[in-house]
Amino acid sequence: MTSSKPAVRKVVITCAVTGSIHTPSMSPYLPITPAEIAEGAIGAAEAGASILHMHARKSDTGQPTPDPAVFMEFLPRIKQSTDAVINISTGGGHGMPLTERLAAALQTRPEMASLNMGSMNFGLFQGLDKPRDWQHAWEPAYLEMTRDFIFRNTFKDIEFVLQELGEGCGTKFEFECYDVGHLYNLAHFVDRGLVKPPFFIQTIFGILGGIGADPDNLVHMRHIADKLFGTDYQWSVLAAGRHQMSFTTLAGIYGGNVRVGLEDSIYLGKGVLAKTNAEQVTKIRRILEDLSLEIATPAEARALLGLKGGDQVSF
Ligand code: KMH
Ligand code: ZN
Repeated sequence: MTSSKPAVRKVVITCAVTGSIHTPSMSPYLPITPAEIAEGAIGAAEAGASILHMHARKSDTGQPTPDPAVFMEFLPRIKQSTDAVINISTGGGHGMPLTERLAAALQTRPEMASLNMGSMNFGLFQGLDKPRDWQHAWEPAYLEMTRDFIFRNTFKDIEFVLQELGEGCGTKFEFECYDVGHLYNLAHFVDRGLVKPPFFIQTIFGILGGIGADPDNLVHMRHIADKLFGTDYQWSVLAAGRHQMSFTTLAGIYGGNVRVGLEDSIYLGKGVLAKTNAEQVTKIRRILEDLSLEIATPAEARALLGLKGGDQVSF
């Protein structure tokens, strides 16, 4: 009788360094300038993140910007200092048209980019409930605007990104699925042959407009993804705000990968702001290792996700 031990599963930690959901007045630790974004990303990679999910901001106001020139102020620095996979957001910031959202990724041809799998409400206006001294006028206006905002990702938009960035640049995607329907949207593109395995599915919990942060929903999303995609995908989990650590812990337990970072939560624990992205990576890494799980290196993440390699990008 032969006994073969299954290969050890490695957990991929993604860190989303600054995003476009939080604003500078919410935390003095949110990376804003290219130097701060680079430092945050490099620290996260040193702490164990093998994928870095990147947005850019204007240095003077902290406003999200799609400007490729701003991305180019930090991408080469990160690449020089780490071996981590760089993943560029195509979600951008609320209100940016798709052409702007895509500009940095099309210019830099990264190994990975995010791809949001459906149009949806994306409410950030609850951020106005807490009284704050706003440093910049754009911040409350940005949050308020989301009461009447649709985050547009139509079938045509998604197909365009798959063709231009996927086919055109050899970029693979972090498929951002905020609800069960987004998994079926992805299945539609898989059926049409526009998406090839292995694919990386980021299931997202707790965005106002997406599926709620209830553990039953995490199990359900996993179950439906298994039915739709079998062994063709790698599953990852992120949850917004206070649900970040509990949901990523659950993901580890249920066989998934995790995403942390100040894009998703500005906290390290109850009432404690995270001072760096690395603190959140270190925390989830410790939890996962305490559960006897192993963390993937960038090389292992590249192999798991079938990426083209860090030497095939244009930055
Ligand atoms: N900025 C958001 C509207 C992504 O990076 O692709 C959503 C987002 C997702 O950040
Ligand atoms: Zn993002």
